[in-house]
Amino acid sequence: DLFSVDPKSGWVSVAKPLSRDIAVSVKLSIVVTDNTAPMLQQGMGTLIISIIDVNDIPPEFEPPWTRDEPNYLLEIEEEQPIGSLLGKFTALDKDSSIALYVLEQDGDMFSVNNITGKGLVASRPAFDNLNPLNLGAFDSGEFWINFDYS
Ligand SMILES: [Ca+2]
Repeated sequence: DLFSVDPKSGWVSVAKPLSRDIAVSVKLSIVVTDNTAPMLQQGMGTLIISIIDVNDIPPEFEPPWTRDEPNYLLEIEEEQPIGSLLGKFTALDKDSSIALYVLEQDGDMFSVNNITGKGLVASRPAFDNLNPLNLGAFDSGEFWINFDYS
């Protein structure tokens, strides 16, 4: 009962919300009848509908990050050598892979591995005038975490 067909036009419509949890592929028998002919005239066919998976779950970072409180607090010492590893942040996605990590910052104090997200790294020796930093993990959607400093 996932689909309905208009008996006059033959248009097939979705009758219920589709989910691949219910069916991945649906096979329907189609019968068309010419009711103007004196003898019954019918044609038959098969309609196969494939339900394609939709990427509808955005990436999530590990706790203590949550959607409502998308924050990590980092405590770092100043005067870190360039290249120092300051933190590791990995996002998980239940229905797709992570395509890219992006760091949003004022200036160039930090860098991050765009593919793994791991390794928030110092790219300048001194951290002065720190502003909150945003790290985003992208699949086809997007999600961001914020960093605060102390
Ligand atoms: Ca996803």
